[in-house]
Amino acid sequence: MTNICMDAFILKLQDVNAVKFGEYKLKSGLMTPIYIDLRVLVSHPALMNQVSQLMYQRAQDERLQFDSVCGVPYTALPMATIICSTHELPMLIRRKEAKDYGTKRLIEGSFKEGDTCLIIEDTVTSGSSILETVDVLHKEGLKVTDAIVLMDREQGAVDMLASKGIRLHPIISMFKLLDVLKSSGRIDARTVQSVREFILDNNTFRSKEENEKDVPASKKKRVKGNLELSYEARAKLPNVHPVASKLLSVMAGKQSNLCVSADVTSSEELLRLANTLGPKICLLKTHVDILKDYTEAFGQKLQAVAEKHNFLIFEDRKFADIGNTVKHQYEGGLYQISSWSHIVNAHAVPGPGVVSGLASVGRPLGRGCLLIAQMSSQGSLATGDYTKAAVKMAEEHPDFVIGFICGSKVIERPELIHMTPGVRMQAGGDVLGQQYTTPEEVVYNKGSDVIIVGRGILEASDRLDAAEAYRKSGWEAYTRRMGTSDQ
Ligand code: 5BU
Repeated sequence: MTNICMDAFILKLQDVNAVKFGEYKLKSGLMTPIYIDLRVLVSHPALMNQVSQLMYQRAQDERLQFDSVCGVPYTALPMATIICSTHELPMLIRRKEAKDYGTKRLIEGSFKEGDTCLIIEDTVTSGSSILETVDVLHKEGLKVTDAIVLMDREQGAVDMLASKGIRLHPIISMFKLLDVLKSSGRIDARTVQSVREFILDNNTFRSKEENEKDVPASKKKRVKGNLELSYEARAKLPNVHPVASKLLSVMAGKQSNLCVSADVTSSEELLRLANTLGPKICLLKTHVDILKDYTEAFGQKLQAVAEKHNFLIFEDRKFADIGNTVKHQYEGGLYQISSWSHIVNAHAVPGPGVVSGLASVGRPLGRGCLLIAQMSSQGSLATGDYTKAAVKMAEEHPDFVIGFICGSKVIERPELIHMTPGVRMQAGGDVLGQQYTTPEEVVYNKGSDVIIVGRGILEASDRLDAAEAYRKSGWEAYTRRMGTSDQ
């Protein structure tokens, strides 16, 4: 085991100018707001030793099997050299150009056909440099199954190499780097934001891969030039919150973007409802304070049903006080919401303290929070600049906020989930100001991810049939949006 502290290591990389912010040109010609230049490491032997230690440790952790090691020329050459020298492993050197005298070999070192070679690389953007080296190794009869890279810019290399049968193991990812530099006060939120946007908008693999698919591009909605990601793909994004990832996987697995709003007043009825509708839903929303017979056992019982039917629980508590108060409201009191609800929501009106207060309780428990960016009720004040401020607040708390309650998509960030209440098969409203939109409108036209349905299901003569109808309608709207339905 290495005892290198990753955060301190990242800060040291910035100290030696290996991470630069500004306007730089990448190999592809694209301008980037962040440049990783690991060539400088040769002048910092202690750091270079740590890099090699981390890489070797990763190979051990992943139990990689290989006969030799090859660094992608040139920056990774000394890294591979140190690994091989320290651990007495055979190394291969790839020549960039064949000599025009002697053996004319492109690979130096001893190997036999069928040997497996582990690739070492310093930074990846698209993964094309790794692939060039792999091609040369292949020509010589060598096999390559894995590559270790110090810094992954998270612009598609993992997926591109996976499509060629190569697993890429990054030591540091771009989003981790940004988090560490931001938390230590080295960069501000604006810089983080601009780099994040650049990275998300410039995925080198996604667009190419999607272009090759048979689906006509006209059937797909574009996200700033890139094609929209499926729930499944979003669940695997490197910067997705674990709760969002779990929910997106459940949605993809169960083909359901339906959240049932279980607005009933008896615990027994709520648990029965959860059991009956469980197979149809990805999420169950509660208002625990409308239960007339709440007992401490309720939370545990509901969690058991959620586990059995693989859905998450969302207590629609709408916290809206100062940080210190919401902390107590979330953790304590009669309901101890944090102990059983995976997701809660909050109004943005108190300012960021509400999120910090909730996060102090929820983060250690692995919980997530939705910010209310818009409401479904008539005359709601959550519009315009207020909505924008709520979105900004969410972006500033990626370690706890997983998305929004809103009427339509409020931001192009695939790691955040949009959920919409006020959904019914027939548009319209109730006498107290609720306004309804159809699942089709919400998911296909408004670009939201999850439909929240209460009375549309609760008032039906057969709740299970109604839930299935909503599930189907919400899912069909999603597949249509993705361009993967036959319609
Ligand atoms: P309905 O029966 O589908 O109208 O229930 C909608 C549920 O969603 C209900 O529990 C509301 O408290 C909740 N809700 C909403 O309707 N509109 C909002 O903007 C928010 C929550 Br936030």
